[in-house]
Amino acid sequence: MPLILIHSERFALHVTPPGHPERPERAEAMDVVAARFREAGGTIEPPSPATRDQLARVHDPRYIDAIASTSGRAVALDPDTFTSPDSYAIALEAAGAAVAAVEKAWSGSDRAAFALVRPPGHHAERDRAMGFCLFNNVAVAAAHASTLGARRVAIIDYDVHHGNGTQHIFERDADVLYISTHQYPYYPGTGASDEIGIGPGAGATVNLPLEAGATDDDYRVVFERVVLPILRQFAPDLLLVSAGFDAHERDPLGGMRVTTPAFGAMTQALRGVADECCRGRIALVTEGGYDLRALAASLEAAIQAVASPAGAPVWPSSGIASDRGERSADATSAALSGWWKVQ
Ligand code: SP5
Ligand code: ZN
Repeated sequence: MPLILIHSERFALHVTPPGHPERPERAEAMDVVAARFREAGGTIEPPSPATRDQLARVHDPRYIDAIASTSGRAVALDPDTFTSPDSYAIALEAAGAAVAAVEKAWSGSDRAAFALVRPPGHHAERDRAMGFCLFNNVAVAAAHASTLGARRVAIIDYDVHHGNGTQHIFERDADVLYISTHQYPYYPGTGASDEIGIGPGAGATVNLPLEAGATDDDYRVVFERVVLPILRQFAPDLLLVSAGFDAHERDPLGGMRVTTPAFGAMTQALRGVADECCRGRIALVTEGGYDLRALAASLEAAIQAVASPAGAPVWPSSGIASDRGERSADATSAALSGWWKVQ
């Protein structure tokens, strides 16, 4: 299998309050998926903690100190985001796992790596915890890739929520393309189609807001009309994926209707672009996904899509007209017509 997993059973040591959706059991669901991967002959490596320098590429040093000072304590960082005594150490390992995935994708013989982590990262801003996220794992990964010699890095984020932190960290950077599909209007409120990047980064932020109820067909439409064409034109040296599974039809937080096989199809399509553009270099990092069965099954579908021989994605069909997808693709195409050839 040309895929390596980065995983640690320590991720369950980040403990959230009773009833919180981002609960330690999510790590146990990931443990089960990792155990199956190992039994099938797959390779799994444990992460090292991210270093202060690696974090400081995307986070304010004072913010890193503030999170470090929660070590040994349970603290509310925002209305949704909590620490427990080990959270700082575990958040360092989550960011370190994203770094390790990039190292493997960039210079390993495998060229594909998947970091199964919690806490998630994409809501974390340069200087603020948000939305269950402490450090922005995928942003740390993208910044690390640049130091390895990747000139252009693409991040595609299919979590049901907009990755406000990732967008803001890179919105002035033309060399880091951020593409997000997300429910809208919804938490965290950002991610309108006219948010396209700022200054020299204009055109390198691509938002595909989707109305609640979007199906597999809607996701197929925005992938085929916008995500994949822009990725091919950008031609990244490395593809990163913020792999959240909370757009799943069973997810208790998201309002979308995506099925397990569609997570396979989306991931297969992205892996195809990585094969075309960057010699298969792809690193995936988990984000949300709050129904444990849906999370485990979708994660497995995504892993299979990267681990299996290349092939065209097989999109399941809901049988429901894909108007939400067409409307999203229309708005985003219009906003980005000056930067990309999209229809
Ligand atoms: C990584 C990820 O999927 N994060 C999801 C965060 C969703 N947060 C929903 C918050 C809803 C509004 N909270 C207001 C505070 C009241 N407790
Ligand atoms: Zn989410």
